[in-house]
Amino acid sequence: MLKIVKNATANPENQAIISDNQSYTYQDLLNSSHQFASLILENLVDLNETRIAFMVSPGFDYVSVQWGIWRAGGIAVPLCISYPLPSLQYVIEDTGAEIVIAGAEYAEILQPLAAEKGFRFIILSEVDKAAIQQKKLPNLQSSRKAMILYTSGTTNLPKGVVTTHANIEAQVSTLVKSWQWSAKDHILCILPLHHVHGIINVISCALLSGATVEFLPSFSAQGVFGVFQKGEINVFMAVPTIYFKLISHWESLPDDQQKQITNTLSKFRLMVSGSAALPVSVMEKWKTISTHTLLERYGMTEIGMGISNPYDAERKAGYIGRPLAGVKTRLVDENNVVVKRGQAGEIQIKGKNVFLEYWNKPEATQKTFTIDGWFKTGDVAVVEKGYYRILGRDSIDIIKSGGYKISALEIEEILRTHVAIEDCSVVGIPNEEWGEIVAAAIILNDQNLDLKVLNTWIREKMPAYKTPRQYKIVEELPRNAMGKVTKNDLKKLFN
Ligand code: MLC
Ligand code: AMP
Repeated sequence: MLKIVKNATANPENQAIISDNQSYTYQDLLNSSHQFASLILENLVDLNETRIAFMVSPGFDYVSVQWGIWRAGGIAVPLCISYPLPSLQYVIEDTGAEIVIAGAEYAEILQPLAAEKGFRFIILSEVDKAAIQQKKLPNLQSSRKAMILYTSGTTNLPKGVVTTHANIEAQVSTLVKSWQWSAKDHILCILPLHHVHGIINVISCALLSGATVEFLPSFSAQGVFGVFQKGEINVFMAVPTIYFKLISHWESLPDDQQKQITNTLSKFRLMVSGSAALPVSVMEKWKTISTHTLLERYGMTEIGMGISNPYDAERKAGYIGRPLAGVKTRLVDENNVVVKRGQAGEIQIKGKNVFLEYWNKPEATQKTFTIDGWFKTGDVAVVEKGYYRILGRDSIDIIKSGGYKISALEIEEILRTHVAIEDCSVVGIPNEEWGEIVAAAIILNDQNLDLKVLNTWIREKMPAYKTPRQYKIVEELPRNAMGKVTKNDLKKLFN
């Protein structure tokens, strides 16, 4: 039996989830996920790694569906709930999903695709639960594939990262131990649930520990502080942009409300930041507001978390910390030779936490591992007094904005399909709130282009978080002798 399910059976009466003002126990979760597993199994005894895509809002139903897919032997493919149709279609087609599950609010966007593709389409609100016959569930080896999450990289289209149950268990167990999770914990989840930060660090760690996860359907600083003020949450995890937004909101409040919030936050057990570099200024301001030194950690879709500041020793501002238990790390130079102490190099990772493969992309998988099996992260770091410090990425084409990884090449490809655009180049430019924002330089052909219209056009094609926030119309793009766009020069055009 999967460890997370087994642990749930040990804590049946504990409160597992609070969503939509309702409270659910672990027994509720076991019952509901068993029922859902029975529904998708139909006449089969095991889904045998069938891909099942699901577009469900964060909350009890999301977890029931995720566990149901796992318990039936399927591979869970969570869809981003803010994706426009082309991005949804890409994931569904790329994974070859045979079943697609939709929360009622997403039925309309997926319906045309269901009609065209003919996959089994299940709308949660239309399921007749009473008619489902509870089935015996398969016994799963932990080497089985469990999940595919999409991540952008240095290729123009996102790749599906396949993790096994053993990978997920390793990723979750090391965090539960290192950050001292217990059944007494109560965490607020405001992160999207198509990425590891929300799925692994927040919900899976909590549920493996017998703790409670409370969901807010979407992020707002006021909403987050509102839930905090109830006095039950004691663990919080977010990307730096969210801390930035919470700080701005707190600063806008009157004195007495600020004090109340500080008083509430000071009682938390743990507050974590990650997915992007935490600016020292944000860490310091948050400390004055909350009394907490944020625990910064480093991770990636392919590895879960790899490096973390310690729970009960010094947390250093500007550093991502030390390798987590069970995770092997090394720094190498461009020839893949381990660097001398104190020198910078690419972070490479080995361990049970490391993913299995990119879905249907054997070449990309092979390229991302060294011949001796180390995963190449593409992040460059240095170790100082035992603590890792990130210096940057080895590809300028990877942008991190609001904690999301974005490929400059993917946006360029889409922009180039616009009739009025002759050529373009996309870069990330530093921004205090978002980490980086996406900026596009475009060369127009002889047509007039209204940037507002362009913006609406691109938002129909890709998620809002990937779309350019600044445009510059240029006569030509800076290029080197080989004709390649020099993006560092391009960055200087934006401020
Ligand atoms: C949105 N906006 C942006 C933007 N995204 N502006 C600049 N850059 C961006 N990236 C603008 C919108 O256009 C809108 O403005 C306004 O911000 C509010 O938009 P929204 O979509 O409602 O944003 P909000 O809900 O506030 O979202 C911000 C956020 C979200 C920080 C909560 O981006 C988020 O949840 N990020 C977390 C992503 C994450 O989980 N990453 C982990 C990946 S895993 P207007 O003017 O149009 O109203 C990983 C591994 C690891 O990285 O280590 O964890
Ligand atoms: P993703 O592919 O979305 O999982 O993003 C992983 C990337 O996020 C890593 O390769 C890093 O570049 C970045 N990242 C995660 N945590 C941190 C951190 N604490 N500091 C700097 N970058 C980070």
